[in-house]
Amino acid sequence: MSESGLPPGQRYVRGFIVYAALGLPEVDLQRYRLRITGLVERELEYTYEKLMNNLPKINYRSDFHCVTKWSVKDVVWEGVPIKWFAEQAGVKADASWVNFRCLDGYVAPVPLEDALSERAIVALKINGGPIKLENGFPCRAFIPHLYGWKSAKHLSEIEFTDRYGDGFWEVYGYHERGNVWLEERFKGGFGRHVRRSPVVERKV
Ligand SMILES: Nc1nc2c(c(=O)[nH]1)N[C@H]1C(S)=C(S)[C@@H](COP(=O)(O)O)O[C@H]1N2
Ligand SMILES: [Mo]
Repeated sequence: MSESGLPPGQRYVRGFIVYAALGLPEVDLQRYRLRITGLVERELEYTYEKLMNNLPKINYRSDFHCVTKWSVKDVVWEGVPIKWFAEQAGVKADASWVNFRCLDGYVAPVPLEDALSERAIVALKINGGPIKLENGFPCRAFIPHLYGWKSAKHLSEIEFTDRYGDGFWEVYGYHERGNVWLEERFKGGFGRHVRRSPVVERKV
């Protein structure tokens, strides 16, 4: 599993191809909050102003990979580590999944381990500027080693839970985790070399 260069099956395109499966939401920044909920000691919420100006941020350069096989090279990401929110809220020991919930109703589940990985962030800037509406304003989740559908745009809630549930794309068979290096595009196969055999249910 190489973690540099292009993940298997991907090719570079010039820039982001905008996906808004549920349409672009209207964002009222006066009312907007990012909420931290679920299996936590204390639920928290943050205004956009607070997210932008008062929280610890990291930045790094990383490619972006959509499961439909396009990748964008060398995007500069800046945001607050999800791990930081988890520590502030006090995530309970039985949490094992995170649901990213969005203003447009989009949901993406991610394993807790991936969501708390070092470079997993609530991204507030792309290439040095605030995130444009079509790219997920006010903020979006970003986890470099997961496919783009886990990069939930217009993020409004990070929910910690002990149960997996399908989100917007997982319902259609997309993978629970979506690791780009393991080519976890669809459920039931780790990598492109693994074929799922038809499930045969036997009644006893
Ligand atoms: N809220 C929301 N987030 C979303 C999506 C969406 O339709 N709605 N599409 C996902 C998919 S499949 C991809 S590849 C990326 C695309 O990001 P972009 O629109 O900034 O290119 O956003 C992801 N996050
Ligand atoms: Mo995607």
